[in-house]
Amino acid sequence: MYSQGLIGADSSTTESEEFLAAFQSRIDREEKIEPNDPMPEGYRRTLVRQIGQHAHSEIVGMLPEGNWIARAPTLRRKMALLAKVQDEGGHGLYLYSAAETLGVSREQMTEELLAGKAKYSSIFNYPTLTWADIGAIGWLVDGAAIMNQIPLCRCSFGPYARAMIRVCKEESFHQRQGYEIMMELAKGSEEQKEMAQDALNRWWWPSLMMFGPHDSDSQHGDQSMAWKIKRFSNDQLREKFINATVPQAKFIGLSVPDPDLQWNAEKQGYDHGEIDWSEFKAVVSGEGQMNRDRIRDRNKAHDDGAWVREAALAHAQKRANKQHIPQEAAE
Ligand code: BYC
Repeated sequence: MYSQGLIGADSSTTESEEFLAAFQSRIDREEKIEPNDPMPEGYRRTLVRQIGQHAHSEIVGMLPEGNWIARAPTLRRKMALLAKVQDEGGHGLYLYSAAETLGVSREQMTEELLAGKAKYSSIFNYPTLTWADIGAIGWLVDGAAIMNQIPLCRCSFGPYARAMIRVCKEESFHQRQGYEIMMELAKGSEEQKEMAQDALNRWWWPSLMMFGPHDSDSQHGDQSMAWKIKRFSNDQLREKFINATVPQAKFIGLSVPDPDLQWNAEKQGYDHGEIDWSEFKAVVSGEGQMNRDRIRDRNKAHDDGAWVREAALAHAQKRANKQHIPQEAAE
């Protein structure tokens, strides 16, 4: 939902067919595209849109889990959650940096987010009601993120692909710690097991929505696949995720809240029920349970952090001044 100003004007009509064909040949040869290389305006716009949304998702994604840091049940859990939330902040920063190489500034992107004009993943507009939600987020949300992001390590745009390598390593730890929380709860008291099952019930369908609309409704999917920004379609990744996750739920004795879920030996994958797309559309268009709270809290965090930005700037200024000591002063 980026404003036209941020993504840039559509100048695709001025690009010659030879230019577009030469660019596509580079993509087909698996060459990485770097920021200063000539690229179609549509390619640049698609990347600014996707990387920007991805960066915002990481930053907003800190909020639902940050909500539980002070209430983590043990010191070990608190340390792991604190590290995870800090990692998400770091991911946002790599991604803003990758987007900046395409001609948008971090300040511009931040302004769009704070004004409630930028998109971020639908998943972060659901509330974290119990400690088990922290397990479910790590297991399912980071699990879905890994499924989506491993192929992005081979994205045709160099800075995005390189950022994803480190992000995926960290997401793997996040997924493990979430699954471990769920495993412990599932083998705990009756009440703990119920809490884990309730979290799975609430997070399962929103996690499937993370992969985006069906391929037939995906506006950008085909072009992004042709440009090798995306390597798998939304539905392909969603299927992979379901096939990997259902056995994990069974292993810890929890049941996936989908009555239509059934192993299909012919396709070697699960048949499953349909997502409630009206819920998805409502959440994406700002009507989710937590959309307003997330933007309010993000604005508060930004305002509260003003002194840190000012101090960092003053420090950088001081260092820069020191490095430019005039010759006579240095003697
Ligand atoms: N939520 O044509 P489509 C994380 C939008 S954070 C909201 O298929 P595309 C983590 C889509 O933007 C995980 N909007 O689009 C952090 C488009 O709208 P616009 C975030 C969605 O781009 C903290 C329209 O629907 N991961 O890992 O080809 C803690 C049509 O869709 C959603 C990424 O961002 C959605 N779920 O495919 C824990 C990964 N789905 O822009 C974990 C990178 C679709 O035309 N992004 N839309 O207004 C992608 O891979 C792709 O952008 C998507 C969508 C698969 C998400």
